[in-house]
Amino acid sequence: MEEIRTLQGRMDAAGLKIVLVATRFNDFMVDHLIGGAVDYLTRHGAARENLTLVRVPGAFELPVVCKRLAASGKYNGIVALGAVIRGATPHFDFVAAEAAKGIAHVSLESGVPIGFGLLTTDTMEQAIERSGSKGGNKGVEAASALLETIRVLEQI
Ligand code: INI
Repeated sequence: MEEIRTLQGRMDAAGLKIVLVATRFNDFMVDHLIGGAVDYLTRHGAARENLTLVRVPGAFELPVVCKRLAASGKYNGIVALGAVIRGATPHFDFVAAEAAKGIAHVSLESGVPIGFGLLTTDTMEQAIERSGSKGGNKGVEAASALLETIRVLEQI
């Protein structure tokens, strides 16, 4: 393929201030998402003192808290973490859709990148699989996507 000028993010978190927003709901899985995200960011150069964790009740509360954090101007990026499990809630579709839409809206309106680490699964087992066992760790994925996005935005 012909070489063209390509912008891409360096996977280097040195000097970045990042806030993780995580639900208390389903904390059994969410604590593993937090662990994965913190581990990923520190292994890629983030200083522990530049990482902040904010706990919120449930996924529905993620957007409003992300909005305030984005407006504070204190952070280069946000990682939103949670788990909405269909089997456990009759209002799964509302909680999951509003959380996802809200987070996307906040990121676009504020210009602050947000890593989307909200598990939406049919069963508890699937949520466990995606929070650090055979299905990987959505917290790691969200932290990695955030880091790459912060660094590519710096170049544009
Ligand atoms: N919040 C979650 O983060 N995950 C869920 O699976 C869930 N269920 O099952 O309902 C959930 N509900 C709580 C919701 O996010 C709000 O906290 C609540 O409705 C109060 O506003």
